[in-house]
Amino acid sequence: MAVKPILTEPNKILRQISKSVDKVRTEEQKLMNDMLDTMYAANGIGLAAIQIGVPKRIIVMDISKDPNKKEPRYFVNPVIKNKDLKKATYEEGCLSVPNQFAEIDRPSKCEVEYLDYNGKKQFLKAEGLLATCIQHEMDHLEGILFIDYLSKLKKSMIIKKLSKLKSNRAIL
Ligand code: GNR
Ligand code: NI
Repeated sequence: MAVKPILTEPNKILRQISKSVDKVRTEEQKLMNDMLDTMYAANGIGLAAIQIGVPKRIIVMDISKDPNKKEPRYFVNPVIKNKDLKKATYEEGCLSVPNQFAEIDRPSKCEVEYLDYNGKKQFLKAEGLLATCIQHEMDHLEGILFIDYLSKLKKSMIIKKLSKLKSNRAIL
């Protein structure tokens, strides 16, 4: 159980393509525990392993509204089997793009095949925030951030702002 530092843009590590997990072992379960601690500590609803610098295809998520009722979800090697043609728009944020938000269109529903915390094969039909969040997290596994869907201008303004924040932090 440990809260890890979350990498923020711009950082090349976030652009890596994460590798499949051959088997869910104790090592991966420990990683999932740390990811969940890190996600809760940062008040996020999802986290991909690469956000704490580990290039494995692992995601944790908890979209429950009540902080007293934890509903953690674990996804190892998730694959999207089906996407709805209909799109839904959500105001997205990302723990790796701090304090920046933008409306992003994504398929409103999707079906995902994955391994759970115990390495058991699972199938999930997702819609609403769950569908949006899974797709946001699966983008992380490919090195994609939500700002990549914005215009070049909007994206470059956000990256500029975040770079400045980083250089200020280096001075202080
Ligand atoms: O905490 C998060 N909130 C969120 C809101 C709308 C769409 C996606 C997300 S995921 C984000 C946490 C995060 O960065 N996961 O990678
Ligand atoms: Ni994110």
